[in-house]
Amino acid sequence: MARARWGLLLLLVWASAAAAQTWPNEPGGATVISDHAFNTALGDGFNVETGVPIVSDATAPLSPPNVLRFTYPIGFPSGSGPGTVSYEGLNLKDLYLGFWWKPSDPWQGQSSGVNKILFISTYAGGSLIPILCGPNGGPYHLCMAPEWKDTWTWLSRNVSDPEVTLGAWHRIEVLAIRSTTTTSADGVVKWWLDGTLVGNHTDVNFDNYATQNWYMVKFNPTWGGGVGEFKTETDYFSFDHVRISSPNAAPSPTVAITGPTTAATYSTNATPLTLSGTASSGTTSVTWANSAGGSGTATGTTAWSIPSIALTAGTNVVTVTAHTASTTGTATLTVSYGSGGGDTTPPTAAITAPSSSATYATTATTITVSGTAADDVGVASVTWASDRGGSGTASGTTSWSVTGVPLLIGPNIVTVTAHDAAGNTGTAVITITRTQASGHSTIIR
Ligand SMILES: [Ca+2]
Ligand SMILES: [Ca+2]
Repeated sequence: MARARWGLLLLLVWASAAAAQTWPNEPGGATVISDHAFNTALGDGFNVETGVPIVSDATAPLSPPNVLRFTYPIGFPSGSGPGTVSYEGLNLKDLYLGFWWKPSDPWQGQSSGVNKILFISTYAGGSLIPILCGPNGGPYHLCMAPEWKDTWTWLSRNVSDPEVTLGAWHRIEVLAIRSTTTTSADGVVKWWLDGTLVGNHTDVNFDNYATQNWYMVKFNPTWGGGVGEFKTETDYFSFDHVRISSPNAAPSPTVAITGPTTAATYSTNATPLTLSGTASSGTTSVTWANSAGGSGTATGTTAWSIPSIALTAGTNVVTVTAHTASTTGTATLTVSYGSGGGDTTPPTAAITAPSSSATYATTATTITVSGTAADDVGVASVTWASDRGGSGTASGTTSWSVTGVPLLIGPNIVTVTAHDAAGNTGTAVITITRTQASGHSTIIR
């Protein structure tokens, strides 16, 4: 019994360790941005590809059999790579990159000792470059070089210096955290070969592009640090699998619609609709979609605008989405637009004469009633009616009047109604009590 429980426990520990060892140096709790098996060149956020086939390689260690294979044919010139596969649109201060890679055996080394594997690049184009380094014929090692706007440096292999075996698969891991400023000396670059820490630097200044976040991981293995040489054999770089994650991925962005309204709903007679608003920093793009049809990309990011959204009759729910590399945030505006003009807001009416009070008393037999009206789109007309008889249309709209409203003895309830073009109405009421004139007798028939 006890032995069986120990066996189960050991099995669980083994399974957990096996999962953790897939990418053993990925920071705990990292947000996965992409985990791509290279069953296809593109997918999982990889969105640029030129000239790199997917081939079958049964020795692929993590996600066999498909791998991405860069082929350097005989005559291939130094200073370029055979093709490109890249993930563009990252927006990360902290980046973890893991990938499985195999250089061919033999491998013709470039005379500069530089055989670039890939590029981890900022928005402005500064790169951190893992490199198969060493003289032609070896021994080869895994080097790391930051190449900023104008400068190239090597980061020393200050922990260990394992040799790269040609023709074998290697798991390379990189942790890159950009420095706060160009002089803060708090940038981090660590890299591992097959789980062994090679370099550990925690005082890196990211130079010209220090304020730039990581933007791109570009598989574009460029042969050599110089030009003028040519391959005399056919060589390969193969990639089985890649993982991009971030220990501190950007939080979900916030987005707000500020124009034409900050309210949740809006009515309009006009199409197309123009929207504008804001989004939080870190936003890399803003897109929109209308529930009634249509979608697109806004102009701008932290301050954005959408010049033309075609509306259809009825309800149009417009959703605006802000994007970072790994997260999104949304805001919506419900727009009413329809055959009645889309105007659902009623006008208002107010009586100012003979009194702005609800009641008025007079001995007169007729009276002039006047006032104001207002509407979000426009007052089309103002009508009136008395419960003692009589009705009609007032003269004027936002400022209106009715002359000769007849009054009978006792209360006369006069209702004034303002109308907009969509058929919405708003009313005002006054009760005018006609009293008998003093000093006269009144014959009640
Ligand atoms: Ca694979
Ligand atoms: Ca209205």
